[in-house]
Amino acid sequence: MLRIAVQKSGRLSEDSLKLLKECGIGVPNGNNQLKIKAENFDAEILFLRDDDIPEYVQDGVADIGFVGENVVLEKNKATEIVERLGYGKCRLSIALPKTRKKIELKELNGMKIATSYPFILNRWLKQNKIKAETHVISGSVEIAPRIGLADAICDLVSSGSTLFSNELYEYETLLRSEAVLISGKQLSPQRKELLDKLLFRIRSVKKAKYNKYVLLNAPNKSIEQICAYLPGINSPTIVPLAKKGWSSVHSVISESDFWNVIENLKAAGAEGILIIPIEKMIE
Ligand code: PRT
Ligand code: ZN
Repeated sequence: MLRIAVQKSGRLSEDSLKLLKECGIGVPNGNNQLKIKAENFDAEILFLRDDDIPEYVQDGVADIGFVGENVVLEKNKATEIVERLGYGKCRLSIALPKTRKKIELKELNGMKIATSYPFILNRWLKQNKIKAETHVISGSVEIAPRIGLADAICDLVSSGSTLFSNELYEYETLLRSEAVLISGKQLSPQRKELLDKLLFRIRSVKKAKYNKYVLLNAPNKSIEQICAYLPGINSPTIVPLAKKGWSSVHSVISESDFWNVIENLKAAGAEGILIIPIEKMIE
């Protein structure tokens, strides 16, 4: 049985359970128990505080875990990142009061920086040869400068609105983070096999999210030009329509190319363009 650690209640809980569900792994009753047997997969879900997940995975209490990369790097345990998951995106940044604009890096020397990430911060300070004092606090880091507890902070930022409302600004980004899947280094062959099965499913789900299925009608004279814009998995599928001189073209395009491709297709004479989400993509 594969023991999977998931954050009990927090920002990563819902997306992690959703991803498991998209991989065909059901978690009955959600996270209101500590440990639960998964449906349709030989796995058990352990609900833990995110800070504890790297250590539990290192020690083999859990085999794998869904956790923020920021936590993995801060805890610095013997685990490995086996997949990046694309949700829970944030930055770990040094922020300064708005009154201290345009300062040089060396002016951080002698400052007191409040953080919940002392390991990552101290490593960065050392790399940049800055001698600052780190003040470790576990929550509400952003109010530290206002109450005179610190000159600066080093904390997670996503939209930036917490910094804004505390009259701080993002000065320097130390790390860009997202949710990752970590694994212990000593999985048994059976558990490794289950992990490989799960990774295959996660990758199929991720690929599907980054791609869209496109269906369109095109005059035959434009087909060649249209196909040039549509790589497809191998090549687009072309089916003649009842309407003489027209065909239906089916293909897959990636999210990042999406709007450019659509504009080109329209300019080339494509009509009735349908964009359809893809549920899974198995290659
Ligand atoms: O109880 P437990 O210990 O499990 O949870 P927690 O309170 O320690 O963590 P939680 O649930 O807040 O966050 C879990 C993970 O979500 C983090 O480790 C990150 O990987 C990821 N994540 C993504 C974030 C944010 N975005 C985020 N914005 N974690 C925290 N924040 C906080 C940040 O600390 C700051 O207070 O949100 C505030 C800033 O947000 P913005 O949008 O105002 O910039
Ligand atoms: Zn935590």
